Amino acid sequence: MKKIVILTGAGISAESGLGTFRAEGGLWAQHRIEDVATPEGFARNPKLVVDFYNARRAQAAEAAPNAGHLALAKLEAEFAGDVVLITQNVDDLHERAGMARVMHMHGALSGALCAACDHRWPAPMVMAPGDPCPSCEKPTARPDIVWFGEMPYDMDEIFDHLAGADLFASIGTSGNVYPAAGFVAEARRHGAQTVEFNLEPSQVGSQFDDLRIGPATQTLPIWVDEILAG
Ligand code: BJW
Repeated sequence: MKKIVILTGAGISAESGLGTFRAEGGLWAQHRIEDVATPEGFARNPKLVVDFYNARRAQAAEAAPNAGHLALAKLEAEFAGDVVLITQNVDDLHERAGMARVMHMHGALSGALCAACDHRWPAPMVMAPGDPCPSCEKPTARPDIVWFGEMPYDMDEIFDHLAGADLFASIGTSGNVYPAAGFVAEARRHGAQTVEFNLEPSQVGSQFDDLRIGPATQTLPIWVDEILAG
């Protein structure tokens, strides 16, 4: 086996204390999706959206990587082949666990984006509606987050990686949101083995060859040791 492609979702950060989206009491229970995770919601009420992401940025800064994040960083460091990590998460817990290469397909809390000219820069801890873009100077700064209806980042590169994967692992994601929910089908189409890690089978769970049920802090260290043992 030469290439492992991994997709992570909110479940891997749940045991670090960061809320998931669709759980009872999760992030969407407190906010309507269309209010905080769409460009239209941002246009209607930029303060609500900016405050939502300010709070998430503050929570993420307080959180620490858990044994699941650390196991994946160990895999990247010690596996003889290629390990590609794609995350839907906007926190930086993979990086803080020591992962060198992380593709943030839904953006990052650490980034700001100009809605007018697409310029990107590091976000301050607290953004305010109408913050100016440092490049074009318009008052159009927004969090660098991919909302519904927007194109996720790095899609060409991601589909190239999926086409070359020998093993595809999906961790802590509910399989509700596309295109990420379609990655298992794409990897399978190109001949990859597939494994899902979750507390329960996801919406696309039946498409995986293998299902590891349990908290990621427990299942991932065991899996990584199995892979490294060959
Ligand atoms: C544990 C655990 C533990 C808990 N251990 N596990 C109709 C059909 C198909 C598609 C569409 C459609 N209508 C519209 C669309 C497209 C739309 C979409 O998918 N909508 C669906 C709702 C149907 N998608 C888009 O608009 C995307 N863009 C797009 O499609 O562009 C066009 C395109 C075309 C062709 C190719 C490519 C693109 C953009 C999607 C943007 C999503 N943005 C969000 C919010 C922003 C980021 C943020 O604020 O953080 O991203 S939505 C939200 O969901 C967030 C997440 O990244 C994403 C996925 O959630 P995730 O990670 O799966 O979390 P949960 O909470 O759902 O699940 C957690 C899981 O963990 C659960 O299963 C638990 O059991 C598990 N778990 N603890 C292991 N300890």
